[in-house]
Amino acid sequence: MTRALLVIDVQKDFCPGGALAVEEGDVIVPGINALMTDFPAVLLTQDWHPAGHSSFATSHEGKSPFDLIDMSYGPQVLWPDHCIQGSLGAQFHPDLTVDRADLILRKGYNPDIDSYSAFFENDHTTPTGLEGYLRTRGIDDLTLVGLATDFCVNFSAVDAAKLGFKVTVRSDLCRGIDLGGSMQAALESMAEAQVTIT
Ligand code: VGL
Ligand code: ZN
Repeated sequence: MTRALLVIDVQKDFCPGGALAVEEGDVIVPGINALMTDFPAVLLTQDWHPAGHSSFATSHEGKSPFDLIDMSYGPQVLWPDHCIQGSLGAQFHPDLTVDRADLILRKGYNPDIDSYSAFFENDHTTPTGLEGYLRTRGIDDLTLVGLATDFCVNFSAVDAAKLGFKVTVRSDLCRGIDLGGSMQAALESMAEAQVTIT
């Protein structure tokens, strides 16, 4: 089996002081850097939205961050503006060992659809291309770390498992947002998808 470490969205906007800060989002960085040395392949994802993205509350009159709306592809949480293409907040945490990465996969660039998962946009059908990249490299075993446990890590892990990859989530190297029980729901959906959570 060829293994890869998939590091999800360890970006300034998801760390304390950022636009969509995850509590303790920064404390996992040294552990992730150390874990990279155990893997033959390291891949990073980067949340990468155009200004005015449809997942931003500011794009919907009368709506506030963390409101839930119905989009054509299903329910969508509205977020504070974050990870805008080219902005400081979209940059990786300054201590993350970015140089170790073979691939940086950007997602969320479609103005009309959010993309929590590294594999599919939130319509669950538009692919990002990551599956093909992994298969053509012979990678079949993924370990996921990063932010946020209950959104991008969860959706990426579940999609990877559904696609037939062997998936482990290192929960000690993830941190979550926990909106209305989303943390518990995420742990349950990952377990149901046969994701190993350690
Ligand atoms: C994420 C909300 C919005 C994440 C990204 O990385 O989990 N969450 N965009
Ligand atoms: Zn986002």
